[in-house]
Amino acid sequence: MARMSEPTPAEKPVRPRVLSGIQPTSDSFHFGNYLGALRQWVELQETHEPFFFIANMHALTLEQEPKKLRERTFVAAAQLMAMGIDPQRSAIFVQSHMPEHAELAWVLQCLTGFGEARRMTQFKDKSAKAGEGSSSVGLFTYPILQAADILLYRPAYVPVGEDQRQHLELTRDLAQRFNHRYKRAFRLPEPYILKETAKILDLQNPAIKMSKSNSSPGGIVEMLDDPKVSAKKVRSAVTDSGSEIRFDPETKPGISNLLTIYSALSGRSIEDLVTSYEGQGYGALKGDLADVVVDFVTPFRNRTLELLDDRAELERVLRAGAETAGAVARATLADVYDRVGFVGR
Ligand code: ATP
Ligand code: LTN
Repeated sequence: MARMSEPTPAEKPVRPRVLSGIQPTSDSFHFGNYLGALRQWVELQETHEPFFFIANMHALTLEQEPKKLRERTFVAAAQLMAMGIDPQRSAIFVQSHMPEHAELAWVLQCLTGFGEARRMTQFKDKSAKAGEGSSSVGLFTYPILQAADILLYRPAYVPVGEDQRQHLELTRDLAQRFNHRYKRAFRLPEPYILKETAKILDLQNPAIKMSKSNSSPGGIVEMLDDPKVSAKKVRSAVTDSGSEIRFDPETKPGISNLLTIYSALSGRSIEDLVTSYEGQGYGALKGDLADVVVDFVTPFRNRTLELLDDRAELERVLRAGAETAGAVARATLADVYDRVGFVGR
């Protein structure tokens, strides 16, 4: 019996869920990851019921060294916590701790058309490198596992960068198909993509997005890099012809990208920045942004290293996250199995 002072379940405010994942495929997250997606995770946990996970099963779609994959999983968890994901509020877990993801993925694979999967642009891009014939089937079915990751938790929003929009659309299509065929089981999740930071560009080649697989070392700012190195990368960023500081992503992609990063890190509006740099050259803006970057990454890096020093605590957080997530995932999967006609054990 609930005591009088405690809210009954009906009175408890129901927070909409958010869910997102990130692959542990590099030694550090980069500014594209942080500004495009992870920063929103931190904000949304204040007002939503958050589930955040490390997508180590997705990482396996390209070859990974086992030792590195294991280490990077912890580094990813430590970075999430260092940037403000609070394990008291958010379930932080590892995808492979949750067998339900692969189990639901199988059911969804049986609802996905071959042609539909083939249209995924990320598969086209990533398979082009090794050639389609030698790419893994896992790379091909990657977006279906992602749909399972999402639908298991019935989230309202999925905070990601622009490059994930197509996967979110597939997820919604599959949810709709399932609901139509087997009676409504899934809610349709909305992508949560912030327009301003949806696509952070490479500092050396503003024609492409900042990315761990395509950027040159000078084009990508890594959150855990030596802050002096990051400052240097900002100061050497490629800028556009002319010298006027103006926000115009079409004709001035380099300087506009720096303004976007500056605005996101400092909380100052783009207009305010443009006004205050009026009449000054690119060098002044880059120099100041380099300082802002150093002030931002230094405490982040220190905190991450501190968290990495206590593996037992990280393991405890990930176990607790798996407990919370497991209860939701098991219930959804049981419902799905029942609807499709699998007999109970
Ligand atoms: P890859 O090069 O292997 O595609 P990546 O560097 O693009 O990797 P992911 O691990 O695929 O990074 O992305 C993690 C999250 O960060 C996703 O939500 C993705 O949309 C977002 N993201 C990645 N790069 C950027 C970027 N340049 N701008 C905005 N968001 C980004
Ligand atoms: N594909 C995403 C990672 C990812 C994800 C998810 C994101 C795997 N499963 C579920 C949101 C929801 C990426 O980072 N490239």
